[in-house]
Amino acid sequence: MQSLQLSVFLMLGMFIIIATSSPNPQSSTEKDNTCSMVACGAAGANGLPGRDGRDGREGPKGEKGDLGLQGSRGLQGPPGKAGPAGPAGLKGDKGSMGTKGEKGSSEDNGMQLAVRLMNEQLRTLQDNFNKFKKIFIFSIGKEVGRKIFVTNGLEYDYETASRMCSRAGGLVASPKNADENLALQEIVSKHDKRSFLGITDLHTEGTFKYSTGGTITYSNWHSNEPNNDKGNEDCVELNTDGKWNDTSCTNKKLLICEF
Ligand SMILES: *[C@@H]1O[C@H](CO)[C@@H](O)[C@H](O)[C@H]1NC(C)=O
Ligand SMILES: [Ca+2]
Repeated sequence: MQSLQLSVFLMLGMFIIIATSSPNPQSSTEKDNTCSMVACGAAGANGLPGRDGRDGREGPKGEKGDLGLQGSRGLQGPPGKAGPAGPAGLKGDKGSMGTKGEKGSSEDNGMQLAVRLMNEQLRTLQDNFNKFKKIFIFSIGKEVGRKIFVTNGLEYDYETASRMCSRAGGLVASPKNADENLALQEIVSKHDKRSFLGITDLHTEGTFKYSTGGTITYSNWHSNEPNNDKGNEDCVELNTDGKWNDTSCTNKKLLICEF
């Protein structure tokens, strides 16, 4: 230890001598180099500066640098896979009603077909009805204008006859003109039985009225009739000759209703 201190002391002393003797002071580093290359003898004149030294060896690896600046944005990548289904949302409001669609052509065709079928059935029904009416009238009735006279061939007193025709939706036959009277005459002649007419003077003696009210507008009385024989003839009968005669309502006469 002491020898090292001594050598350091000696070298320091030499440095001081060189530094004080130099009229052109230089850096201590150059002086040190010079001193190491030239034998340290007596101080001489300063030489020319030496050539630059060779490059030193590569130094150790430096410390890791700071984080660099953020780079520019990259290009957009391909779309990712679909994510899982989200939770159910709230129920939305009911939408407004849509406009009515146009009627389909098939429905039109169906409707037309149905109407055609119905018309055919109606025509068949009408034909059958007309045929039946002819048979019906041929057997038990007569058609005069828009009126039909019908008999069941049996005899009843006036009150019963009136009730039976009403229940059937008609009235006791009452001719309003010669044609109707003739039609009724044919019925009574056929059955060879006198019939009641829907005409009485029950309300006012001597004034014959229809069962619906109203004084008669047509008559075909037999001569000397009505005579209200025995004061008890308030109903009217039709004879086979087509003539009228007042008679008792309690007699039983052929039932003929009109519809
Ligand atoms: C009218 O009726 C009465 C009573 O039934 C009868 O006696 C008389 O002969 C009838 N007259 C005619 C013309 O038929
Ligand atoms: Ca009479």
